[in-house]
Amino acid sequence: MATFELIQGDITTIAVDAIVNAANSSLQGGGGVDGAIHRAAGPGLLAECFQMNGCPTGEARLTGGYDLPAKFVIHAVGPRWRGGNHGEVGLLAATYRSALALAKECDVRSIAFPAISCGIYGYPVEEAARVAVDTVRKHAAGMPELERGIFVCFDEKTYEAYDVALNTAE
Ligand code: AR6
Repeated sequence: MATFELIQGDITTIAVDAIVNAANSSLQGGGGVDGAIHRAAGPGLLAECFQMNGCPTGEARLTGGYDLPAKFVIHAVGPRWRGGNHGEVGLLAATYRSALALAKECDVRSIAFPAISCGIYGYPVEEAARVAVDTVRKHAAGMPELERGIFVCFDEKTYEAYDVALNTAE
């Protein structure tokens, strides 16, 4: 049974088997955590991403970690927030499930997640935190090899929202 931790910091510095990237469907890099991961991983990561044919919203793709302390990067494409009536909850949950399905295939024992969709994509942080925590907890229950899940929040507001979600979810 995995334990879950919450930290405030930079996901690119975390030594785990896999870190998750909040990517866009081109998989060709971008701003936010995506930009930070590509900068820290070095050009090999972008070269590997160039070989892929993008990734639809709600899905994920696996690459190596290159110069990162993490062995793998799982590039997961969350939804843009469009008011809440465009399937955002289902798509965000699917994004976390897709990331965990890849982690399971690679026997990942430790994984770190950023707050997918909570930056440039504009998802309200409290709601996104609830979806993230509930989905990851439920899915991780079927992953006996997973020992450690870390939610990495960049700023105080996001950290507080995850703290509430982790302490109130079932
Ligand atoms: N470590 C951990 N979290 C971070 C870091 C970091 N180094 N940097 C930012 N965050 P965002 P999205 C937080 O915008 O909303 C990109 O251009 C950030 O504060 O990175 O899913 C992609 O290419 C926020 O809480 O991702 C896409 O085009 C969270 O990570 C688009 O942005 C997610 O913010 C995806 O937007």
